[in-house]
Amino acid sequence: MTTLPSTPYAWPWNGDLRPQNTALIIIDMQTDFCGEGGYVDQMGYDLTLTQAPIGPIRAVLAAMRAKGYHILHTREGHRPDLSDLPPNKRWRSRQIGAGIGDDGPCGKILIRGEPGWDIIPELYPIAGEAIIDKPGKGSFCATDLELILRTRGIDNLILTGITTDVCVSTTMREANDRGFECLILSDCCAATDPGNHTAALKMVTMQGGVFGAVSDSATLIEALP
Ligand code: C5J
Repeated sequence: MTTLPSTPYAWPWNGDLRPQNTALIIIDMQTDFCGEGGYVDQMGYDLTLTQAPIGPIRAVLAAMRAKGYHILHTREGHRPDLSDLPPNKRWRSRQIGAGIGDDGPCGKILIRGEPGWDIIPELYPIAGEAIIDKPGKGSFCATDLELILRTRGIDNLILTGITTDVCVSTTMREANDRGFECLILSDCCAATDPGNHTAALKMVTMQGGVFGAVSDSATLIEALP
């Protein structure tokens, strides 16, 4: 029986925490979300917020790679022909001056294959780590993520990445509804608004852990079996 100190309960619920049944998911650590000239920068948000988790994620990634845990990465982005980009999503992004599919300093915004869309070098996947390309906010919608997790016998998900209130939160809710046991690491996530980050984490802890539990990178690295 192994658990990690977390809020509001010691995670995972059943104490079955092993490299074989547990995965780290790093969500959307792409230039478009944390790099100069990317989508978040074009929208005018403070990049230091979405860059803050890079260091803590690097530390967790190194620890979990060393211990043989499953590692998966996601990227939000659309096909170059925009056939998977809902017109309302494009319209809304244009309202804030960062039209998805439009030209930006890092290439076409949030388009697969463009420089801004790829994962930042500091956290780039290595051989054997699956990359899930997703057209939406949730990582399960229109992807093979669930098939990969089930095939590998993964029950426990440790969620990190950006942004806490959008893609990380949506993925955590999708995973929780599918029966996966979820942990979110507070310093390994960030939002474009600090209040939203705090609120998204608090929401997890309601109702005895309505979506799972919350911990942080130092606690995980110290206690990880
Ligand atoms: C957003 C994301 N915020 N990765 N995407 O549009 O959270």
